[in-house]
Amino acid sequence: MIQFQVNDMTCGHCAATITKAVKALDEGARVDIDIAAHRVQIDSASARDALEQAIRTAGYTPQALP
Ligand SMILES: [Cu+2]
Repeated sequence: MIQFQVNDMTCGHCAATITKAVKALDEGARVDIDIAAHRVQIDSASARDALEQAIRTAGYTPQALP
């Protein structure tokens, strides 16, 4: 489980964009998003850095959480 804090994810559109970006990297990824808490939880075989980069490229600012 990889978690990111994404403070500039503020609505359903943001969540959909981030989900799409992650699934473009790994279509089998499971993405759980809590918009109110600005949290993204990802179950994926992809590396944390690759996921972080995909979210960044989609226009958001992820911070990896331990
Ligand atoms: Cu939004």
